[in-house]
Amino acid sequence: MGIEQSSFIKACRGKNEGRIPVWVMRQAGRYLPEYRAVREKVSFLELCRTPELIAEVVRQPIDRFGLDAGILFSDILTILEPMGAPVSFPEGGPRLENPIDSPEAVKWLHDFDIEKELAFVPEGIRKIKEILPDLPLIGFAGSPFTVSCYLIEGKGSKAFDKAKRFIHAYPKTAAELFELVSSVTERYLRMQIEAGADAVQLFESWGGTLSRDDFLRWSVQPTNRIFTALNESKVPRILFVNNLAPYTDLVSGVNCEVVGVDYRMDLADAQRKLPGKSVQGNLDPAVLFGPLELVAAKTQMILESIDDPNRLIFNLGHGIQPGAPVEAVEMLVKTVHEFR
Ligand code: 1CP
Repeated sequence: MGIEQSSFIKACRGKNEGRIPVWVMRQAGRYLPEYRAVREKVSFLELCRTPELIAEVVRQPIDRFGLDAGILFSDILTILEPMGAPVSFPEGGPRLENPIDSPEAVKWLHDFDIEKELAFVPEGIRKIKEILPDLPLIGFAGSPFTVSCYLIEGKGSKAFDKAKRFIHAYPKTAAELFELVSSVTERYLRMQIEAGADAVQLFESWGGTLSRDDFLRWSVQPTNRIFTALNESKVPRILFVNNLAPYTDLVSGVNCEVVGVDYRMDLADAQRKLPGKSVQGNLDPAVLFGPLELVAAKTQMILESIDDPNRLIFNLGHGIQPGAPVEAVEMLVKTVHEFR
């Protein structure tokens, strides 16, 4: 069976009449004992730079759960080091050596030769394709706003206030910064598609913290530009937006096939408000910590609520958390696969 005939790609195109596909955001990672075993031996960055290990950790959740798509193992911040902003990944999450704290600091960032500096990414994709030739593979990147949040804040944050202040204090410099990040991201995703990615997802993890007019300017416009530049590639484009609900109408105009919906919004409502698009989501990742019957019941409730299951990809409403029980993921996948 070719990739085009897979339930995942058909669902991306709104034409899936078979079993509902399911994958889990951040499905390779710390909640899996086999991932932790690999990380005992190598650092996160070494893992990201070793094609054989990339393929191994991409395969782990597929083998264990029978998921319908794989996602490249990398990070949304991998593009920063060659851009001039070194990042490390200690226990508590990403840390930038020199956060962008002034308009002058943006001048230190620069464009770079993606094919050369990030060659381990297409090599990783080709390795994944060697061992999992029939599995749809999702490539990904962060949205320009989300990547800029880490560039400016220097680490994770609840509200990314520094990044929000920066775009208002220095709109012209911020525009230049977004131009650079967007241009890199567009070419980075194209490289992933050329290496074999069957779909691409942009993670708009933090744009949902913006006001409506700023969301249009700093999230919708740059993501739309990146996706539009990928028109010719023909692969499905997925935009995940954390805190989508207030902005569904704005996102419905983005040039993409699928919208990833966070757990706060009613998924059926999102589907109704996104005509012509497929939806992906949206079980609250915290539910996985409840009893297995609750996981099954909440999953079933979402499945039954959907008007058009032909344009549904089941997922969590944000990334799976470290400590999530693997039995809960098994229950989630079983419930989705038995639905029809
Ligand atoms: O092993 C470790 O200790 C490192 C933990 C880790 C992992 C496994 C990080 C650091 N990144 C990753 C991989 C990763 N990151 C993947 C591929 C794995 C998969 O999905 O199978 C993906 C898609 C990401 C995406 C990512 N990284 C996002 C967007 C998704 C989201 O959750 O909204 C973000 C915001 C990041 C930044 C980042 N990198 C790492 C961490 C712990 C974080 C989040 C920090 C924060 O909460 O602010």
